[in-house]
Amino acid sequence: MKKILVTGALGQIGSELTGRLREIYGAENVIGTDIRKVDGVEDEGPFEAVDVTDGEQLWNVAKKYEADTMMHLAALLSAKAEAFPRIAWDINMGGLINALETAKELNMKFFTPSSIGAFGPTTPKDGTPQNTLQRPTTMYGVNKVAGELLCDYYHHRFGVDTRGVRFPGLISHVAPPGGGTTDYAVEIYYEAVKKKEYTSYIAKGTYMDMMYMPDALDAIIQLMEADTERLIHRNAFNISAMSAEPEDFAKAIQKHIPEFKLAYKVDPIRQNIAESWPNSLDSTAATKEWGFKAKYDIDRMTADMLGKISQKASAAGK
Ligand code: VAH
Repeated sequence: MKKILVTGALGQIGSELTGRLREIYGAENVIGTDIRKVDGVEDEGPFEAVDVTDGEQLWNVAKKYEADTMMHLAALLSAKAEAFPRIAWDINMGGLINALETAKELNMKFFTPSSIGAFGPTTPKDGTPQNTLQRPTTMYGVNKVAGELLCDYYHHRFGVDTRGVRFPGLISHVAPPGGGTTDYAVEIYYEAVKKKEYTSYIAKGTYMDMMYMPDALDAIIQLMEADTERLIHRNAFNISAMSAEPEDFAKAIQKHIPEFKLAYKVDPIRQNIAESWPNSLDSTAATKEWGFKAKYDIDRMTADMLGKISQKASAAGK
């Protein structure tokens, strides 16, 4: 990977991935793109406003910078996609096929994430296998399953070097998530620092796979640098660092903030989405084929999240 184009570079993953890639490959070799420019975004390196549903725009930017790799992250997440399913189809599928077409025509290596959202209520819930039944009941899940198949198709039909992982809920202290079902696992840390309490919209006992963002970034780079000959599953590797429910986060937080209180006000829409997803994934294929191994468990993540958020709060004089 010498010249990398990132779509969705202002999003929860994209904002951190772009920075990490610039540290490794050089700022001038990583082009961030998103639907609009924001002030100061060009301070760290090249940035272009690109609407991924406009294939010509995307192609022109990739050609302009002679990018050899595409990290396609622009998408609507599960809860927002459920609220606006038609728009989600246009962005998540229209954007993806435009990105794949650009990668095909410009011979680019390609990464796009799938998600635990690619599974549904009939998928085995515990130790969800790499290869199993995928009948999701959300528009986001339909997009993710179709996306996995589309990336496989562009690989075996056109030889595009497509790669991907099924991300669990991602937790970060840098860019807030937007419109996800697992966002509670980020909000709880901010509220713990600010108010020492949090009201969860996901019910007690609802397990979902989760991962700290540093592990997610490591996984993307490790997969993209892996020997292509070793990749059997190529796209949509199950990866996870922990299976956790709201009470697990509360217990981990209370080791630092003993007075922290967790309450519940369940949002039926996001609860319904969460209940359709697995409780825990089997990540052995990723470990076997490209050495995936998460470094952060819930306690190590919690210590880092609370520390970084507290630092930001005191720097902002809050
Ligand atoms: C969401 N954070 O909640 C995303 C992710 C596994 C969940 O895909 O939609």
